[in-house]
Amino acid sequence: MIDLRSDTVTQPSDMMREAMCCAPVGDDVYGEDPTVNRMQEIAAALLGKTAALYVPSGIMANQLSIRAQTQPGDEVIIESSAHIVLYEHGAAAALAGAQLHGITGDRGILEPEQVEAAIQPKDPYHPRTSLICLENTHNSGGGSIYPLAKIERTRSIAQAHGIAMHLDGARLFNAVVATGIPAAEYARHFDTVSFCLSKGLGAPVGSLIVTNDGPIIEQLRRSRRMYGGGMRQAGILAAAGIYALERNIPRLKEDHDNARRLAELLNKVATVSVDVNHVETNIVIFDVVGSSRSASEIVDALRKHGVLLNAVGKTTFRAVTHLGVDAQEIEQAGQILFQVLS
Ligand code: TLP
Repeated sequence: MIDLRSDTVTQPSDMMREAMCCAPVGDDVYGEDPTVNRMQEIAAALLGKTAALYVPSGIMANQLSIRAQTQPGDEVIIESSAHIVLYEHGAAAALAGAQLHGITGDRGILEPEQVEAAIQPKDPYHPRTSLICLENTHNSGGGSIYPLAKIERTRSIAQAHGIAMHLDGARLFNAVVATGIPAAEYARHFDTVSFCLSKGLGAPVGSLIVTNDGPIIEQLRRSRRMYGGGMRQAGILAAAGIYALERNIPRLKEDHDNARRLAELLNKVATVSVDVNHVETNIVIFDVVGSSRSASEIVDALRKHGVLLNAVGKTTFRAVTHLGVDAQEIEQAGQILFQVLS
């Protein structure tokens, strides 16, 4: 099977597993796991912050960050197709009591002026806007990279209004590798940044939230435990995270090259509509036009021929490249897609 459903399907390599089995561990709820502590230090340094917190998933990282920077009834400005809006089961409302104020962007990217226009007036009638969340790279936007200049302008608007900023950087390192902009340069403009170890970086479990020492990290730690995310000898998992951070970042370029090649191959299929130039990182979103088959019938037909991918709409599909699929398998996937979709 050539599995292009997501970069979450990556398997830990033999060397990563070796690093895991000999990791020194301790009880992380007491702050005593040396491997978790080391990973948090590495992550904070890499993103130019002073503190980091290891959590079990990307959703928990986002939700703790929202919880720490809002009060019940507050508004969070966010792009309407963000992961936090579409795929987190309404957690911001359910767990933090926050109201998401969605604005439609261009492939997930908001103009700073759109954000500014969405800030609620400070009067007795409106909810308080207390947080702006951006996503980089943007999943539903097709792995689009948030331009740094737009982040900078959004940050100055937020600062002028006393509003905090969170980055869902589940795939931040894809943006870093594609642009050459250091992670810390992106992170500088946010109060909290989350990123995933268990996507393209290839670790089996976990995400990190980075921020600066102070009340937010204290709140994040307390809420992590409240949400059931305090782990004990988590160093076994953190060892994989350290391995991923030290070894697996530069190789993301291969995933980007493979995604672009896949888009070029898809572009040769008459029934497929895809914009090759929109493939900036490891996600390819494409449409199958004029087919009599439903999206799920197409997914099933591809599965029978050895390719797994997800439908993300009635005629729209997503293919994600990652370390489990090499350039040769991309060529094979291209042939199968041509056969099944033609
Ligand atoms: N994304 C998953 C699915 O949930 C859609 C995927 O296959 O792409 N932020 C972003 C931008 C994400 O893409 C994801 C996962 C998360 C957060 C959540 O991460 P996990 O699954 O670790 O909670």
